Amino acid sequence: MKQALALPAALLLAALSAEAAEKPNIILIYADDLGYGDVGCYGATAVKTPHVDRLATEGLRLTGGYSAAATCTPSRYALMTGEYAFRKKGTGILPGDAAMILPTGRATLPSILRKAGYATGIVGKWHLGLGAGGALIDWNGEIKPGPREAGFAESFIMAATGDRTPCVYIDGGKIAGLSPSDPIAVSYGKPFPGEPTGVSERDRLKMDWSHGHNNAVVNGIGRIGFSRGGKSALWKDEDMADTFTRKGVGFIERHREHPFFLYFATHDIHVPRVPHARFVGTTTMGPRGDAIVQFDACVGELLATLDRLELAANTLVILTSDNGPVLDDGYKDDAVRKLGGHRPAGPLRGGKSSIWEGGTRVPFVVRWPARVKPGVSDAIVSQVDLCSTLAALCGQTLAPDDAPDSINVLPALLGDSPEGREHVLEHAGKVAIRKGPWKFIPGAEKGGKPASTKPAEKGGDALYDLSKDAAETTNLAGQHPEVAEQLSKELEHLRERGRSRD
Ligand code: NG6
Ligand code: CA
Repeated sequence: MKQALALPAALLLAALSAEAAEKPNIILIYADDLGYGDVGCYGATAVKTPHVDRLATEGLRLTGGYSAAATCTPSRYALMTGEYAFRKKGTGILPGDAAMILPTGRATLPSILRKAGYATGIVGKWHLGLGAGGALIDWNGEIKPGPREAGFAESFIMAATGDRTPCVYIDGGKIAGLSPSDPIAVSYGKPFPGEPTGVSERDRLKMDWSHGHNNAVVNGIGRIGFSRGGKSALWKDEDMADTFTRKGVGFIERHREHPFFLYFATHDIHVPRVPHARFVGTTTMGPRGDAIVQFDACVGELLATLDRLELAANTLVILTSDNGPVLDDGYKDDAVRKLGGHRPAGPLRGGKSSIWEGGTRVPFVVRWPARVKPGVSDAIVSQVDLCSTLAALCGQTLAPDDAPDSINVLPALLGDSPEGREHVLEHAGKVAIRKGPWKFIPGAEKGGKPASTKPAEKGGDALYDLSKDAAETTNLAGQHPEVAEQLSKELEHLRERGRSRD
């Protein structure tokens, strides 16, 4: 170090940034159901998120960052494969015993980085299916294919969601803490005779359900799907965030000497929202607000680890969410009653499952102190772009059929360019297109079949000018038929072409 200090400062800086620019560590913090307006740096005041805000202050905060879909599985499918999920059947919200839906043998985000020499690991929510599905999953033996076959050298996951069985952690393909004398069984068909359910136990539940979530009872909470046995392996919801954080920190510590990619996919702030006791009551919003504080604390732990290991400068941290916000998602946890003035989607309309901006426009923050200049950017980027973008960052070339919808938006993510992608598709049952300020939602799906009108406007096409009308209140399709027509054609073209990139 003494010698280095003797170098002229400019030379030293150049040497450092050249090295830094080569292969940063990458941490992708992927929240669940965290809305555009749920964190301080995007306008929340009723909940404090100092750690997320710190990331934004020290990095680039994007106002046009999108998840590829408005629910979890299709979003994650697109994130991992660089392909919009609407192109592939069977990518809707999966049950906990679904077969793995990621293609093995094709590039995935982790396989791209692994090829580039990265130590790859996933901690947290998977929700992309495991093994051959159903009765073919060997829950008491080795569970594969899964994240490891998709390119993660290390994995510590939950199979699907916090509200779906099996309620266990899977560590490197095996259920953690399972005792051979008490094997686990999982069913998404028939209940197990004699096992308590959310109906039979309703009066004794820790948190009542409002719809669904009344099959198996685990940790006093009703779930979707049945399970029996495996008692020693069942998670405690209250400890989940700490468990994942400990695993994430351990991964960083183990790989501190090498470039690493950590996909840290939290359960927060998905239902059931059961934060640890130390977060209960930290907001006036009940469990949903407290879960945001817990999420922020996990972010804080990861950032503190980078600081402690002196890895912060050369670690690219990307923080985003798999889809927009939801209040009542099946449990009576007071999310609606205690909302107060908080706006989970900020100024945007809609939320989780919806085709409106609130469904897919999410917090999107990028920090890399050695390379990214702090600021705010309106560039449009989608999570489907991370395959191409991170490939470009590490000098990897994609095969023509890999990641077909993934555009290299590296200049936008690094803050070098105010331009991201030209257009982005938003998927919530139907598919909408945003191009520049314009957002077009088709009223009818391909082939003239009437589209599901649930999340969108009833009848006819919808066109909004997001630069003046972020909340999508005024349908301009009648006023600007030529714009609507043009976007409709582009959307159709992108669907038919089967890919977005050249
Ligand atoms: C829905 C669940 C909801 C949530 C969602 C998946 C009911 C009534 N609703 O089917 O609670 O689990 O699926 O969320 O069961 S996601 O973020 O993983 O897509
Ligand atoms: Ca989600």
